[in-house]
Amino acid sequence: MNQKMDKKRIFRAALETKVQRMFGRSIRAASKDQIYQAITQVVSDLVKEQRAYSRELMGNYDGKEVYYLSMEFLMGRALSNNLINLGIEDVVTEVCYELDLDLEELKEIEPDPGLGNGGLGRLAACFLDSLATLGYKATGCGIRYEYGLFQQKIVDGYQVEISDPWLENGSSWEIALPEETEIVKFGGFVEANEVDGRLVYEHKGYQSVRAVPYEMPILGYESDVVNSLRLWAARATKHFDMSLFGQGKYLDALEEKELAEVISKVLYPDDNHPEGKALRLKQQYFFVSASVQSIVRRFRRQHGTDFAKFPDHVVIHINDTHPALAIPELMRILLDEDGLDWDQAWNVTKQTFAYTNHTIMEEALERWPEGLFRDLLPRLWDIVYEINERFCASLWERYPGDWDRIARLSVIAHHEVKMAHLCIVGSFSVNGVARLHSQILRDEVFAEFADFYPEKFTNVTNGVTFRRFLLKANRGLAELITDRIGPGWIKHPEELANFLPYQDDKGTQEALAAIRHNNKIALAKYIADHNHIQVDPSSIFDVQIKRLHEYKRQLLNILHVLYLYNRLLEDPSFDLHPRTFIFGAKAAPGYGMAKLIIKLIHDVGERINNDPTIHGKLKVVFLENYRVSLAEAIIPASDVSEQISTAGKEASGTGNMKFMLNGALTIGTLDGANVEIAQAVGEENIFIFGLRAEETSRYYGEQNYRPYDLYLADPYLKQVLDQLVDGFVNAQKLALYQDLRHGLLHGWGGMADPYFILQDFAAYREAHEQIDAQYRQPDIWWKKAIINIGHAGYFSSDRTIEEYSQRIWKLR
Ligand code: 26Q
Repeated sequence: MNQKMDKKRIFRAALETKVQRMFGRSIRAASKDQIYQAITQVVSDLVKEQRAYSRELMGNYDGKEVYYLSMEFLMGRALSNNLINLGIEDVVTEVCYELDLDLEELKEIEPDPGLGNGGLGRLAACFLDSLATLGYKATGCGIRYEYGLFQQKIVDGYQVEISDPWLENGSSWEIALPEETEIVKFGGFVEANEVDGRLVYEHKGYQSVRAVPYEMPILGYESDVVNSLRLWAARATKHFDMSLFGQGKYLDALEEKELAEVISKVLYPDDNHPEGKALRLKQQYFFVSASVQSIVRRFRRQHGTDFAKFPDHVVIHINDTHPALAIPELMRILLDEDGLDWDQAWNVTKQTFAYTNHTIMEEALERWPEGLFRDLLPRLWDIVYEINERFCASLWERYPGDWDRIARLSVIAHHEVKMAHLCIVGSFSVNGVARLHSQILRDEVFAEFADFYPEKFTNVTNGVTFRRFLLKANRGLAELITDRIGPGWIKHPEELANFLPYQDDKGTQEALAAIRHNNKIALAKYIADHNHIQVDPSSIFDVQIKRLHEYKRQLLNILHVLYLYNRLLEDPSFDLHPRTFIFGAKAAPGYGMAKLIIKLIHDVGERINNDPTIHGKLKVVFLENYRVSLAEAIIPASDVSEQISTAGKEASGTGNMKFMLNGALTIGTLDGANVEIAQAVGEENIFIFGLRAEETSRYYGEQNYRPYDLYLADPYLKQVLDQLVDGFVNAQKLALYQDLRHGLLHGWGGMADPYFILQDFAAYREAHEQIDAQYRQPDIWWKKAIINIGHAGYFSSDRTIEEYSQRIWKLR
């Protein structure tokens, strides 16, 4: 108690001093924004002290370190997380209270660093949290984008993109390390010279860019280990020279500077859809080259040049194929800078890398045109070429004469570099992110690789951090769980199973229902403020929040909403428990169909929300600018979690886990991690519907799927599809959804309705009827909610990280 009083006194004094020093004012005279800045500074000072302390402790650490390379880290806000991890949350809350400051309101001022698109980037962030919490030495390596993922505004139902200058007012969490700058070289040509009887390669005529690292300290929960997220910023090599002004070269210099710095300017906003642009390839090589150079530099400092030991100290993880160039880059450094011969270098390299695949969709697999690759990265091209020559030779030994197979497996084919193939050849481990996904990789997408390298293929099912998505996001529920089973679950997620015995306990059920209701009231207020729509907190909050993608089937959801509306119109006594359908989704700016579906959600919502005849039984809400902080507000207020991707398409999903952890019930297909969630909770505690993955792939194979027949056979389905174009959904623009409808019924040359929306419609409708029936029986509903929470332990990223650490990275 006394200790806490001391901490409060110290924090308060530090805050007062900080406000004075930063703004020359007392706390009472300072603005909210200034107070926020000052609190952030004080907390960031503490974080840095903790980091210094950790570095002291770890100073002589000689074990293995994992480097997690990712183009995306979707970190979300840091203030609250750091308060929790420093263990001073209640101290700061109380100090604020005494000073008449609203801490929750101040926290909202922090911009969300949106350095990622969706699942892949958020997974990287959850992994950093778990690595630090579990005490593993790890460094995240990525790009310090000046602009994160665009901010979404909705204008007249259409998505409009606004830039996201998250660094505009600086970031208090990062530490610039200009003395650790690396040089990255682009373009030019390679000269081979014979020196002392061996070939030495020299890269000439290149352009160089400086890579300057900025580190964000990553604290764990009740952990002494502080790790770093190392983000590289691109800077011109020459400080542009004012003295050139008179010589007319000033503008040239300025242009050169801009050209260099554009590399880390902006995150590509495409999720699960590779854009084959030169700038994207530059971004990839830029951060990968800087990261690998700095990793090798560190190794040399600690261990000299005994590179045979490199894999005992370094493991580099490749988050999807985006950082794949790290493989030939390590080869380049070992060959050209450290003078290893090919076999030595290759031995080190193939023991160093592990690769995770995050997508099954053929069109999402990265390939780069040979010409672009060669011009931009001439030395790496040579190395990739040689890697492939030797790989093809080894294939020939195993499959003599089987040219077709060798062509299919080749890293370079049809003048393209296949990045996934490079990753598989250059890594000792290849994994998918859910059991079904890994099985599809092994048996279908990469079956021939699995035949050649059976030992490389494995599965590690994704997970999410419980600190952010339960402890922080849903304080009420966290307290209820801790009250029943103690706080052990926060670090030992499997202890959530101790909550299962409360499934029939009336008190626990009612407490859970009350917590949910409060969270719904808070979300309803947010909706009233932002959307000017009144929603009823005792309606079922049915939520689909994720990137907008056809395979995720937001279209199925909104067509079903339209169906429910028709039922209410047709039969005023149609017995529907009031429902609020909530959507949040960004569409890639170039993805026309995704943007049209956003417009459709708005048009359907507009019609339903303004129809007094249905007495508010149905509401549709689209929450603008979906992002991590909004997810933290929505998930705890959700009754139903929509996880309805076409089976076989969603590698894992991680939102599904966050909802389950917060006691929402899932309506979903047997896709991605839903399969494992269903198995964990039992089929009576989840609403599974629709085609299975084997069935969708059979349909794709046989091409005998006829959605038009379904349309003719089901009057309800026919009605909603016709309403898209007869003025019911949008009376002003009859043509707007014409193409969308045509694609569902007839296709465009290819297959009609390739995501099986019509096929799954009836089953989806029935699953929703089950939800309606069961929600009306609170003892059943809340029991299921508790069962979901009790089985969520497996879906903690702590479990995921333990698997990577033991089975793949071989960390201590
Ligand atoms: C690639 C090249 C050029 C431009 C963009 C891209 C690009 C960017 C982002 C390609 C893919 C992504 C993101 C993929 C992604 O988020 N995948 C998701 O990963 C999650 C974590 O494993 C899974 O849970 C999801 O199922 C999967 O969709």
